Amino acid sequence: MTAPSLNTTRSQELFHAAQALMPGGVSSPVRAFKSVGGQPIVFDRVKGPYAWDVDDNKYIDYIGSWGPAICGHAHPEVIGALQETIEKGTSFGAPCSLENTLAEMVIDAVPSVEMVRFVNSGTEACMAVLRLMRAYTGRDKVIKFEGCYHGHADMFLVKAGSGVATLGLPDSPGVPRSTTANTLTAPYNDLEAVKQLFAENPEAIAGVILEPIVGNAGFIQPEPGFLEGLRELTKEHGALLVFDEVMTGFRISYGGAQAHFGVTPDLTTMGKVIGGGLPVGAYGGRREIMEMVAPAGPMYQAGTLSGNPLAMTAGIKTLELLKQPGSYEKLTATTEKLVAGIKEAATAAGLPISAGSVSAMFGFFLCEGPVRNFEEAKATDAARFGKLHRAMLERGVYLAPSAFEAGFTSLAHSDTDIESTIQAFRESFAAVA
Ligand code: KE4
Repeated sequence: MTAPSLNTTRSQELFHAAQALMPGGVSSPVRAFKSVGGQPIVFDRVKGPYAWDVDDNKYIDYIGSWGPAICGHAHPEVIGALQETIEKGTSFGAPCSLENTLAEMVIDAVPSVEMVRFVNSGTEACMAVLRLMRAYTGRDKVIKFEGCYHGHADMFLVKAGSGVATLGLPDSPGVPRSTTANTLTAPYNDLEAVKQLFAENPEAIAGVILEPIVGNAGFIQPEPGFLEGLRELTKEHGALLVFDEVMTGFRISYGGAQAHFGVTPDLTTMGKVIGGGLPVGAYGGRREIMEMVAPAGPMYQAGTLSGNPLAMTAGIKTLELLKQPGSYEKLTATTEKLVAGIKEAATAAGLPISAGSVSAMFGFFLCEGPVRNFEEAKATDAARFGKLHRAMLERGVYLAPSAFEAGFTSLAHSDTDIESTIQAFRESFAAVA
């Protein structure tokens, strides 16, 4: 079945104008569709599992603003709570009770978190947690994994995932060697490589930071024993274990990936879901470590809009909705049905596929698989993925515009939405086979 041609006249006009105003015409690189070709779709509005572009085309959205929209876009209870809060102002720059409320919810939910600091993005959270790792241990080196993305702070732009991988950037100009000299990397799922780094850098490694489930090199799950092995190795070497749960936090379970896998890190970064679509980030962990953060301790970190009442309100309401009984069972059932359909559709078209999901996070690679690390992810057929992305867009399904991202479902995606999506995959895989 050939796809109806998509009228994107207004999107093209707006994107053309945007390119003269903002680098690449976007506020974040992955949105530019560079790796999938074609022009980005300019959104007009979102609601539940749907997005409409400025030409009034409707899409079933599997990005959900890259994670925050886990209860569905513009959830009426989130909007209602924001309308109430906004009457009292948008930003105080002073303590407010809403920070206490969200902090209590995060501490109550996330096993590693005894104390938390709010910031304004996942990047800020990861920057601060790196400084804290170094402040607490007095050591400078840190281990990250190839393909993991921890925001765009200098010291993390080494073999990073997400937009860095999408654009094939060899790391980034403007990052001095001196900054990344202390960033050591290892292949994901490779405990031996981490052991080797500890052996080569005795007493010098502050800690290990990773995505407990990778969503920035495509979707890559930890192999059994990997997370547990890192927990033991870091303890053995007096180093800290840090889970970057900016993407997995409150998505994999109410306690995040750490609760799902039963491995408790020393520190955790969060973002996305805990802001319910408003700018937010957070880092938290053991009290004795967090009490090093100013003004309780000497490690400095600050932010004008940190803990602002609007982000706190959207976060509180989002977590309240997620905490309701059955939420994660529903998210898991929806996502597993989708992934089963994707696999069946690809196989029917004679295409190799490696697909998986955990709760409301999923992904697939157009290759035999399994994909255990970034090198293997890069072997996937990214060119064919670009054609697939376009074919799905023409059939009203909005997937991440990169083979190096994950997919996100929400409580708002219905069985009908999933069935329509699977049908679109059937037609699109046939079209690109
Ligand atoms: P932000 O600074 O974008 O809020 O968070 C950075 C970050 C940190 N850690 C993890 C695990 C993340 O996934 C992210 C951001 N994720 C990307 C999507 N892969 C955000 C999308 C974008 O860059 O536009």
